[in-house]
Amino acid sequence: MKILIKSDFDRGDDWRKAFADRAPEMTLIDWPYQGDPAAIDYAAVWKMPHGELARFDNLKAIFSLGAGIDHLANDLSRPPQVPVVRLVEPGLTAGMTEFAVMSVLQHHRFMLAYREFRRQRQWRDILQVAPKDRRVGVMGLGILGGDAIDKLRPFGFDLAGWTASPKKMTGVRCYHGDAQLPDFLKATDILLCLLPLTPATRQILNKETFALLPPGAAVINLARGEHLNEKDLLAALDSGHLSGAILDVFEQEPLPGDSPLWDHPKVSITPHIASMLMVDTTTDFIVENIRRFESGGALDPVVDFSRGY
Ligand code: OXD
Repeated sequence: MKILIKSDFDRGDDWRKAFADRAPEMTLIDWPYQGDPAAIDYAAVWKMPHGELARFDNLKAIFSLGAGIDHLANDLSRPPQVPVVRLVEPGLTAGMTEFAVMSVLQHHRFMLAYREFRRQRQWRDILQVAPKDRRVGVMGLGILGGDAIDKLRPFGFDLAGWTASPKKMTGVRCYHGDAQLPDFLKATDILLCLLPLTPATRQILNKETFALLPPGAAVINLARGEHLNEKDLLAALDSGHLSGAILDVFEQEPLPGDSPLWDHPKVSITPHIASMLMVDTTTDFIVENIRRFESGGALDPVVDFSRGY
């Protein structure tokens, strides 16, 4: 059985070892591949050039080598009959949760402000806020958002979540849909975006949504750059309405050298590294899915492109 692989980093040897250890019956084929396209059974890809997947006539499934599937949704030539499996693996989830918790704590403990005080050689303090008085609102309560909330719980924050469709989580004020978005925003001091990118969530963080957040609120975007209008964010930071933003994803990546975000004292920037998949656990996930499917079971979770995730 042949699996075409295109991943984000040059980890070819790690992938080959992980598959050889677990599933000697599966042969990994690196992309770009010049051999017979009909010989490929499965593809495991991250940001494949559009049009490439359409060459493989006998594909049984496509695995996204990342939590997001927008790179596949945007490829209009992707064979529509081939199921796409969204990556759910504990390494990627744990990495995102680490970054999410660290970012919430950075805002909670005013670390962006202290970074600026230090730059100005100012010995200054800000009154600490009790976690119960800090309202943390998570947009998106899927695998990533749900795990982040669970790990934020022990700190004692006042937790809320917003999702497209109704969802319940113990100890979390849950809001859903466009109608409840304003109430969610009005009661959020630290906003963490972990939404999937869909037509409905594109640019959801914009001047109207920022205006609904309480003065001094802070933003974290670890999902997709397209969720956030950077110009509106800069205006809300410069007016003093928002106190800071921690951004791992951007409208254009790499972030252009002349972006005003780079030098902004209220912005923290990382180069889309909040979480990276782990080769071992990703291989477990793909091998389990293929074995189950080959013996008559179902792939899981299969993306519903009408929903966008
Ligand atoms: C992902 C990403 O979707 O890295 O996994 O952005």
